[in-house]
Amino acid sequence: MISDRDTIFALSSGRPPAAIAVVRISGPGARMALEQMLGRVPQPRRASLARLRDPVSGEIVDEGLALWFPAPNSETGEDMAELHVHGGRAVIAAVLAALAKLAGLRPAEAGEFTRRAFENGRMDLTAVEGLADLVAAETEAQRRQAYRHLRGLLGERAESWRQRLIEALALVEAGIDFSDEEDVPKDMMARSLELIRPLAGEISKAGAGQGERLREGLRVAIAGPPNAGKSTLFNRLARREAAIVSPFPGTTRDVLELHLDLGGYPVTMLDTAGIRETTDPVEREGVRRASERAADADLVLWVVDATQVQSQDRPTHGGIPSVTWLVVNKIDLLSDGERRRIESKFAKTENVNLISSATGVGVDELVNSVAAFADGFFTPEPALVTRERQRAHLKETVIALRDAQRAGEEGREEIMAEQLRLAARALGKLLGRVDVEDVLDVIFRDFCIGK
Ligand SMILES: Nc1nc2c(ncn2[C@@H]2O[C@H](COP(=O)(O)OP(=O)(O)OP(=O)(O)O)[C@@H](O)[C@H]2O)c(=O)[nH]1
Ligand SMILES: [Mg+2]
Repeated sequence: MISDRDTIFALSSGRPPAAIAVVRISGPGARMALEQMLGRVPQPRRASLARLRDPVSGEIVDEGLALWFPAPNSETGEDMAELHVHGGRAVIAAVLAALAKLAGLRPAEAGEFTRRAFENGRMDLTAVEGLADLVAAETEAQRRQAYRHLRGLLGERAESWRQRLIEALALVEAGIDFSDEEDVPKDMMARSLELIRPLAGEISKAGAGQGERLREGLRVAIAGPPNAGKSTLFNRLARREAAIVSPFPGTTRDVLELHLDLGGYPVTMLDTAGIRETTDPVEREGVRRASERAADADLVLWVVDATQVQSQDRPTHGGIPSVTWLVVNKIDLLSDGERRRIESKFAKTENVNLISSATGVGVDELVNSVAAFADGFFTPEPALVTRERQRAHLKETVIALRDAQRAGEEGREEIMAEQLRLAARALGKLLGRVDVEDVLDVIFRDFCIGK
């Protein structure tokens, strides 16, 4: 632990005014700060009622709770103190100003508390990423995933892989040391190979999954022929006039995005231009974008006009891997007979939705179906990997491991040892143990001050 560093403080709770504000202090001067402002240090980890005084004027600033967390059993691993004061702007300003008067204390930078926790070995980098995601989580599924990372879902697995790799490496190195003896090296290599054989498969399996997608959300594109009512549906989902609606075909040109929380899952809805042949260059660009985004989506809602359903009941965005559902819109324009005819026409087809974007009939059912789709899309298995950075290091590990295995099978123990070292190093990078200075700034930059 580093003891000659600054002591930092910050407001860690949300935007004032609020009932309570939490100010945190971390570093070697935290004890002195309590002595100066309270006249005493509370019992460790016990909330105690205290009057807070300005250290220079002696004036009482506020009355609140104070907590003392001596190192190393604190979040940052340093001496820490928490002051719970009244959450008014002037109170907070006065408390922060009082702290700034103390020698060695300064306001914290964004993410600095967490960075200290990481540097003092209280969290590995995957847990730091989990914490960042937890603070940013907007839906229940995101919260659950982030919390698992914070609690070591990936970090603990990676650490155990790293231990196994180091064990395998030790065996190979021992084999090299004993290379004069007849059977020892062969035996060591065989044992080492046995250790690493299942690892590559295990790690690459962990690298697959929907974790990053859960951070980004499910992409649903509303597409179809012009004038079918796509933008009207989009606006109904947005509960506002987000897109321009008009009786003229070819109204929407750009792709519009809307972020929804459906059953705890983040969903990005896209409104796109009506797809048709056209000579207008701007509309043609819109059609190109629409086809591209539909192709890229996880689910396409192909909207058609109920009064023209015969000619248009097939998606025409061609050669696309995404799942497409037919949405028959404007059913308010149909007579009961016509409606029954359409219902029976699609009775055997899965995922056909009869709706009216104008009146809202059938829209709730459609939304529920999309939520159910999202639920199935995001695997029920907790996602181990949630970031490209994590996936890249796992991939690096697997490549090195496979090379190590090949070298081992060919009896080239020096190369095997080198590849095992590379694999262990890649896992070390994942955990933030080696070579991470450059990624640290990127990761901590996303944090707020006081975290
Ligand atoms: N009666 C009725 N009219 C609708 C319904 N949905 C949309 N409309 C009308 O159909 C016309 C076209 O609607 P839009 O939402 O602009 O259609 P769009 O598919 O986005 O059209 P483009 O952007 O040109 O591709 C407008 O006049 C809407 O008011 C509906 O459910 N019932
Ligand atoms: Mg439109």
